[in-house]
Amino acid sequence: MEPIANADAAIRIDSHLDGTHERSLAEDVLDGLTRPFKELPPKHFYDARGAELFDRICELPEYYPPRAERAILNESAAELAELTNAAELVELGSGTAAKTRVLLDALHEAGTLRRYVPVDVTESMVRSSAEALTEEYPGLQVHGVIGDFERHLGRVPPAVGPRIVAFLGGTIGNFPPGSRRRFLREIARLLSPEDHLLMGTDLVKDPQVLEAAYDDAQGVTAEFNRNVLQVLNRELEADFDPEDFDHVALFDREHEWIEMRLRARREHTTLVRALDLSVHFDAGEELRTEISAKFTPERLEGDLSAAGLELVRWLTDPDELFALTLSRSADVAAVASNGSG
Ligand code: AVJ
Repeated sequence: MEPIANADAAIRIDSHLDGTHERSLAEDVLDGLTRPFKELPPKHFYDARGAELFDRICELPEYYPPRAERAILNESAAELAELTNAAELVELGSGTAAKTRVLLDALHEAGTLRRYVPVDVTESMVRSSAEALTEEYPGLQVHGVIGDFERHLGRVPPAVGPRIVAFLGGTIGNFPPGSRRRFLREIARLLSPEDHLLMGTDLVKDPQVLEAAYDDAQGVTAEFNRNVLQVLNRELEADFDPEDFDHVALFDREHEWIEMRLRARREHTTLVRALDLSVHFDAGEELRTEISAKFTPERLEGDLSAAGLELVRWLTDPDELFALTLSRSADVAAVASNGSG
């Protein structure tokens, strides 16, 4: 056995991005900026600058989700390892895989861990975390899937054993209710009877706490929000002046979601050259840039069951700010309860 050759063989990375990402930006802009109520999907926030700003958001005192989620993970990782016996961790939107280590540690200690499958659009992050992780966990295989988890779930390789599909951070909240259920159904298709979904969701709470989390005192979230205009300027030769827009974050109590918007400070028209599109803004007109749904246990269970999933564990932090849920295919649950009753 040659450990050096081994370390290389332990990493495989498949890329499924072939310009489709850029195409989806153009389509989303053409679609979203010509609607009566202007809108852009939040996935375009995350260019290099956007990713850096999001990392800074995660350090903000107001933005509690990462800390709450990590506290739950620290508290429950061993239990999760025991409940799942997972040989494999598939992580959707893995990023720098910072939180992943807590889970990998627990699976490694339980002696079941064989493979990590990060799914992310940013190849450089997948590559560097693959290198670090294969060194930290001898024998670990990493099979990276470079792609958009909304379009490339089908490219996740067949499981090597019981699997956890992790979708952390509360990103499921970015989907509006209908597509959320559709996406959960697609995830459910990755789950065989012995597999589990581990999902992070932010919880409904005092609107002031929620709004502060999306409108921090230092203005980092405002800068993150406006950065999407820079993405359009660079990628689509648009001529937005980010200073023409105010950052708005508000909790919609009826829908139980946070909305982020950019509100035009003055009437103006912007040209998006690559699309030959001119976009008019009235003074005060708003462009919706993100929804971030907040959950109650009832809402989450409704979504899971609509996707053919059933809750196995509901885990929360001491302040009940955030939840991690473990679920599995509902068919399995039916079979299991028939069997025992
Ligand atoms: C990465 C989607 C979970 O909705 O809380 C943070 C993104 N936006 N601050 C969230 C975000 C503004 C974040 N997610």
